[in-house]
Amino acid sequence: MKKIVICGRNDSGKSTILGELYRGLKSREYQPLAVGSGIQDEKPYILKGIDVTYLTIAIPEPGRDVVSDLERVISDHINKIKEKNRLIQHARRALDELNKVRSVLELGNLSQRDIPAIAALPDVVLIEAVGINDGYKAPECRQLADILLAVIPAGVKSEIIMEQGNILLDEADIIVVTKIDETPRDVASTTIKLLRRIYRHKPIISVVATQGIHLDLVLDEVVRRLHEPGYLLEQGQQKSQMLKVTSQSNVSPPA
Ligand SMILES: Nc1nc2c(ncn2[C@@H]2O[C@H](COP(=O)(O)OP(=O)(O)OP(=O)(O)O)[C@@H](O)[C@H]2O)c(=O)[nH]1
Ligand SMILES: [Mg+2]
Repeated sequence: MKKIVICGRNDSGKSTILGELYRGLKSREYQPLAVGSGIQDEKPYILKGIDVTYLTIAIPEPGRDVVSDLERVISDHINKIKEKNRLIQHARRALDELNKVRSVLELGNLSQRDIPAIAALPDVVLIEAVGINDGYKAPECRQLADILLAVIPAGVKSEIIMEQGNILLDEADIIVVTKIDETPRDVASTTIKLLRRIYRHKPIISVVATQGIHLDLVLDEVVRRLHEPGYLLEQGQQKSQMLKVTSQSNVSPPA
């Protein structure tokens, strides 16, 4: 199951984007599972319209990133959905049996209406990676993500973008620039120009996450990557090529 990891500094807009992607993916016939990183995420996610059946929380140990424990949390949650589905099926069968007896006794049927429908199993995971103090430097996010989305507020200081070792910006598949509505135009435009200069070949999408503006463009980029099986392979090959080139260029030429 493909994992979409949404990473970025505190307060950059990750949860807001996760909620928008959840809705967008649902409207395109996916069933996402949303993974938050603390109890505090639960209520806002529900308010964003995320169904509790498809909401789970991975609580990172202090100082550790949420990603390390994630595979377990995802499979536990899917097992819970499967178990609930099994119970629902049992309840339906049991009620059928009971109704057979009731009709023999001329007691009339009990309705199946109160028994919930079987839940579809999730087919894609949306993960908010928080608990990363320095925001753009957690390599585990890249290891975990099939699609890595880095969220950066338009008002971020240029020095932060220019800093060496911004792993998550360097490795991101998609960069989303948030809060363009509340950032002075010249500051936002400097941020976007700078990102475009450094990350020439990445999609860099500026959005007003709270109003869903341009989130359709982010969704298009995500769905394109989910859709094309060759795309992820190609990306992986490009990355390993890049690693080879980097490691070769680190080798000193013979004297
Ligand atoms: N004006 C404006 N506000 C935004 C935008 N995106 C997010 N916000 C607001 O910024 C605040 C933080 O948004 P969240 O989505 O909770 O950010 P986060 O990165 O998940 O935050 P943490 O999980 O606490 O690290 C909230 O008050 C949002 O409503 C945006 O594009 N424009
Ligand atoms: Mg959040």
